[in-house]
Amino acid sequence: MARRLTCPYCYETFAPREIRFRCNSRLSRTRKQCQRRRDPVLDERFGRRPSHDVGPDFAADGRKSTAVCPDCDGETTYRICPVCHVELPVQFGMVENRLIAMVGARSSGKTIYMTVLLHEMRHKIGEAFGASLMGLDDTTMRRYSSEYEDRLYRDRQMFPPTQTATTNANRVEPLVFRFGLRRRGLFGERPQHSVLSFFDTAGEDFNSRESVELNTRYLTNADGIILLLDPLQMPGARDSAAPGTALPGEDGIDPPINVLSRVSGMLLAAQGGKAAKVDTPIAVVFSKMDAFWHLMENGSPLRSHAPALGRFDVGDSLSVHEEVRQLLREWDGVPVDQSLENTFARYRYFGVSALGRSATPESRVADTGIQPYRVADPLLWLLSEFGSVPKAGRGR
Ligand SMILES: Nc1nc2c(ncn2[C@@H]2O[C@H](COP(=O)(O)OP(=O)(O)OP(=O)(O)O)[C@@H](O)[C@H]2O)c(=O)[nH]1
Ligand SMILES: [Mg+2]
Ligand SMILES: [Zn+2]
Ligand SMILES: [Zn+2]
Repeated sequence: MARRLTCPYCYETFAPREIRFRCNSRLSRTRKQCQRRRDPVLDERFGRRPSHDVGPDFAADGRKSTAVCPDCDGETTYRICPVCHVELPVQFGMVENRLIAMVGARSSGKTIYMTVLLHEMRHKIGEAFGASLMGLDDTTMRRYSSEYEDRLYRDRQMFPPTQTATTNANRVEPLVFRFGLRRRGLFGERPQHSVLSFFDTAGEDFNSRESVELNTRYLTNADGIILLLDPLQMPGARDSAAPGTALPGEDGIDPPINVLSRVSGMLLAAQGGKAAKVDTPIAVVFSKMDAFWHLMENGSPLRSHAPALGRFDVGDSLSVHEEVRQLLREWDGVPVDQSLENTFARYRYFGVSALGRSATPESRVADTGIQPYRVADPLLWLLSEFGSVPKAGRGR
């Protein structure tokens, strides 16, 4: 079968030659010029937001990086997704393209985690790894700062529940970044790039089977999954949370095992029952660990930061993995463990705290500020599984 590509914006797949082009509507060599106009496909996708006028789109050999517009004879380098018509990244199809879906129950902390994770990747982690993370398109850059970063870091506010894919009429828009890493090779240092697409789902969508299916495309076409599980939503853990922890409301609470079984059921069904286990690596991340630090010994790996080696530390990650598995036993989470073991060929446990402290009763960041713990570990593990980040130490 020919190689298929997945659009980082709509997660639909297509063959490289199906990529379309968009005329740049500049004055061409033959003194012709295409008018900018509305693109109904883009309008439909970004319905509520006024999308601007763009050059006409046309079909040509999508395996090439340029094409000549049949109307004005102008040469264009704008390649667009044949399904959603969003402009594809430069070098799309040539550099690695990694799509990461983030799933979890309502209020498990996905939006906050994603915001803090990306912030950390752009600052501290980026520095340690010699890596950079840049918004790939104007919308991502604008949205990441105005809808995510400013709200949490500048205004110090929590987020309203993320909108469901249902009311949004499939207009879920991932944030798309270019991740660059300097890697030392035979011929000296050279940068290696991959496209990372983050898709923050609404917890509401994992409450029932029908709504999970809406997210099927995002999950089945993802290269890696970050599953956020909230210990505060596990009966065995909730009672031992530090006093003063803001607890998620109890009505409509969905125990993590239910979310996990719906996600696994869906992924297995999508494989058509062919393989025994799902091959997509899944990082199983326990959020809000700050609520449980008082129960942990001082030497616990969950209380410290991962060593800043500039590589993914396998040994450190495995000790966290075991520690979390141990906690899970105490939290009546044995079914979670069994379900993962039976469904996924590659899974790893993580324990993180995005805020480092519970939010205030007014849903604001605590006065001590945002002090994240181990937020980057799950992403670095996935990147190391993809071969985009080097591993250090022995083990898998
Ligand atoms: N103690 C603690 N609480 C957290 C942390 N991260 C998130 N929370 C709490 O969890 C609440 C929900 O976080 P969100 O990120 O909005 O949750 P979500 O999973 O995106 O929720 P939906 O969009 O409804 O699916 C926040 O308002 C915080 O009160 C953390 O690191 N520590
Ligand atoms: Mg959310
Ligand atoms: Zn043209
Ligand atoms: Zn697309």
